[in-house]
Amino acid sequence: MSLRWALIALLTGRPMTGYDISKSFSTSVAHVWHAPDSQIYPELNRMEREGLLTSVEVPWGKKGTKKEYHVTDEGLAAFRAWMESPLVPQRQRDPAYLKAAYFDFADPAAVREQLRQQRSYWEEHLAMLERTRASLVDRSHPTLAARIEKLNQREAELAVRYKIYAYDGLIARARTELAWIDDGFTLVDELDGC
Ligand code: VNL
Repeated sequence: MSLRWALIALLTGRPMTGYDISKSFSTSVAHVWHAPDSQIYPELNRMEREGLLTSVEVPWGKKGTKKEYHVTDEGLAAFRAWMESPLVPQRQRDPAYLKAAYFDFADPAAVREQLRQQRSYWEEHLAMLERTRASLVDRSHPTLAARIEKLNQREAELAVRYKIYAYDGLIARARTELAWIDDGFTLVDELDGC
């Protein structure tokens, strides 16, 4: 359900074709709301049918055309209403934690292997978040740069500062995951009698 708000959030920056949405989503909004293309395209169709988005045909390639999606006034109003509605906390749902609580059912070698995989995922993810944060700070991120083009100085400042705040939270979480994974290695060694 939140996917539609994530898509409107992105489209408030500038109107985009489905293809552009898919591309810029993955390097921006996906960091706070991950969704595969297989969910994005049908959701865009639904949102258009419901009047949250409208589309115009734009030239594409030599002869073709593509739909470019725009947020409607109704879509923007619904997004603002959602933004101001109470936040529903998401309950814990992460296989890494489910597994950790039951590592006694797995061979220590398998546990270590999974910890190694998690560590490399989080190391890469953290590096990507830090790079993205830097591109928000210097305003070189293309999605952000297009968004702030049509904003005044104060509006641009708000748009940038809140995004950096979100990334600061994501980066802190990634660091906590890495520290927890290190604790996992220490614990398996201790319990495995190394
Ligand atoms: C935007 C640009 C959002 C860059 C981002 O992450 C980002 C945006 C939430 O302008 O919507 O990394």
